[in-house]
Amino acid sequence: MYKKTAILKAAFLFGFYFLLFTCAAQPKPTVQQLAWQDMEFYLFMHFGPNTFTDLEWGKGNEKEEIFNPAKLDCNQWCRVAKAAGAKGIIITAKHHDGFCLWPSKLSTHTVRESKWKNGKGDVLKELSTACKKYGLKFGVYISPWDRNHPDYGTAKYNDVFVGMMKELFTNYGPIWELWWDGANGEGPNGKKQAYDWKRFKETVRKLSPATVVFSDVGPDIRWCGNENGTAGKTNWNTLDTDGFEPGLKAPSTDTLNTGNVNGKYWIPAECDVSIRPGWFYHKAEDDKVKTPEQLFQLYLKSVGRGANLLLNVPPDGNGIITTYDSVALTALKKLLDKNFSNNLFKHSNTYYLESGILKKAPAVSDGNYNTAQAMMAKVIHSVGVENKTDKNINCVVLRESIKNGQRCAAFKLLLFNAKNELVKEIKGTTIGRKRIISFATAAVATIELTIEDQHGATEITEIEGYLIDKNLIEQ
Ligand code: FUL
Repeated sequence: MYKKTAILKAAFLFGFYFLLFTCAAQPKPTVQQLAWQDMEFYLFMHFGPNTFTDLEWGKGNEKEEIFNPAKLDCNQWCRVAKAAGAKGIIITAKHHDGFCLWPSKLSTHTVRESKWKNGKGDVLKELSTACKKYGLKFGVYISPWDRNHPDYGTAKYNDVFVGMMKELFTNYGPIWELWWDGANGEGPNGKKQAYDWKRFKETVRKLSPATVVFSDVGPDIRWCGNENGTAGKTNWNTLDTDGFEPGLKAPSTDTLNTGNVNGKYWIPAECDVSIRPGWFYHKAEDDKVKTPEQLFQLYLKSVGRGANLLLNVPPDGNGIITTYDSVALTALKKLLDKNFSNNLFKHSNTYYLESGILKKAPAVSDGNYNTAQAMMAKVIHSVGVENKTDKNINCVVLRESIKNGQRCAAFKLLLFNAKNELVKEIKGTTIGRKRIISFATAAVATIELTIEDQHGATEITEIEGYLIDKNLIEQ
């Protein structure tokens, strides 16, 4: 263990100079990206004509009158989000069928043409207002693929799409996250569209520089490469996107899943997944809502791997979230609160080794991860938290400060009991904003973290130890 480890590896000193040199060029998050990462978990809501036709991909020729959510209540959506511990809601303002949940002047396929509220309704207005009331962030999904718009497939459609985004930012802001779907199918006239991504991006930056923009390849947030809510165990927040585009021209899904170790841009991963098999509401799936335990697993595999979790919870045809979903979500929050409430290493002593000398360090297990410790700014090899007596734990939570870039590339966790016997050794790669590692219960007095490979000096800001319900250990 570190107390007994006499010598730091020789490579370490060499590494020091190497790191000093490499650190300078590392990509870092913007203020908005850092704040986004602290959101951890928020809801996605797929809602539109598909909710009424039982489809996943509307054809674009659905009659507007079918959209009639008689009891729509966005306050209820927000209450469900709050009860789940989610920090925001992203709504499908326009899915591939082209139907606009707001009365866009650039389309004739909108809530205005529906029967709902005699054409006077506006889902985006109601939801953005409700989110403000409940202190939730408001985000918008807008699909460039449009199976209804007559201009789709012509250069004019890019003007339409830009114009629609202008309407969104002007009338419903602030929009915290904008979600671009990369799908690019045929429109009503059988043509495909050449999307002007560069212009789309410039438009958002001009209208709302604080908005974080998601697509397969960013510019601010990337897709995690799958729709089952799972980030890579190796998860770099950096990605090479030069020459790539959302959709078919995106990097391979495994690259999106892990990021690029020396990627040029800071583009962290978001894991989108649905609480049900489909993205839209289908009555037949009421009994297929994921259990709180399954949702907890998703949390471990997304937030616990340094990504964010975007969990889809689709409102039904009445415009409310069913109790099947809300009960599962409330129970998820209970599981998260209960299992992560008692950090058994909170009052532990923290030590680190520098140049072979053991030093007492400021706490890294004080629950205050914002306190980047001065000693962590140095290139350290090992840091440990030590209790006087054994504690039964089956979960360690690590945090690395990412505000100056992501550094840790390989680590080793050594768990010792109070007799200084090694009881477990766990190896890993990246840490990032949060890394949750769970394992069979062991009696542990010291958690020692050794950074084995790093791209700059890793700033560890948290080492925590928990005893979670054994059914919740990552599977
Ligand atoms: C995909 C879409 O095709 C699905 O319908 C859904 O919206 C999902 C989140 O993104 O690209």
